[in-house]
Amino acid sequence: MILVGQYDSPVTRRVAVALHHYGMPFTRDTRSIFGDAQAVSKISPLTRIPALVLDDGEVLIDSAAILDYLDEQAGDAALIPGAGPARRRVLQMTALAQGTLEKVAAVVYERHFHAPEHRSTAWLDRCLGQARAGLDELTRRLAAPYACGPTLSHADVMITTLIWYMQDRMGEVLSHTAHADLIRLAERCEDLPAFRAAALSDFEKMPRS
Ligand SMILES: N[C@@H](CCC(=O)N[C@@H](CS)C(=O)NCC(=O)O)C(=O)O
Repeated sequence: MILVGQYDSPVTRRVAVALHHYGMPFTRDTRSIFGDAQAVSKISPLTRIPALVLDDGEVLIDSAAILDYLDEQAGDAALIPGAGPARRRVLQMTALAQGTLEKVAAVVYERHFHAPEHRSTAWLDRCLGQARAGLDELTRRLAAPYACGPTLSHADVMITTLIWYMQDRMGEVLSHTAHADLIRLAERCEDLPAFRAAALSDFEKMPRS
């Protein structure tokens, strides 16, 4: 399998963490969606990452859809319960973290692609408010020792890659007091072997505006 995408993309990194956690071998295509957009578009039709190229050439896109496939292969080792309230809880916490990421990314892209005088303050304020609300709600719902209780799940992975992204790119709504539990969880997860194996290389950074 080939994982397409750089690890400064939290949704790409979350697929990489799952692949390492499941012990599934893969290689990487680290061409950039910005610098190498044309090449990436030939693999991933929306020029988005992650994409996963399977051994028979089939290409999967979208982290949730990719993880659905990997979870199926992982069976009982999957980072999500098979059914019932426990599964819904992991899906909802993951959706909250991923939704928060989407709002954070919208702010990053608005600032990257628009000169200050062309940015929409109303849009930025809305996204920042939604991102803050996402972090607040994640904090409120957080269980222990992991996001959804006793075992590591996709929710922990999404929260951890989100926190990394916010600390690196757009930390202004991430509070060291209000969101301390999320930050601590992310720090603990970053120490686990699967997260360490999916550490960023220096070249894997979206160009600064
Ligand atoms: N829902 C998608 C989101 C994918 C996504 O937005 N990826 C970003 C990188 S984090 C991207 O490719 N952005 C470039 C673009 O949208 O043009 C997933 O979970 O895979």
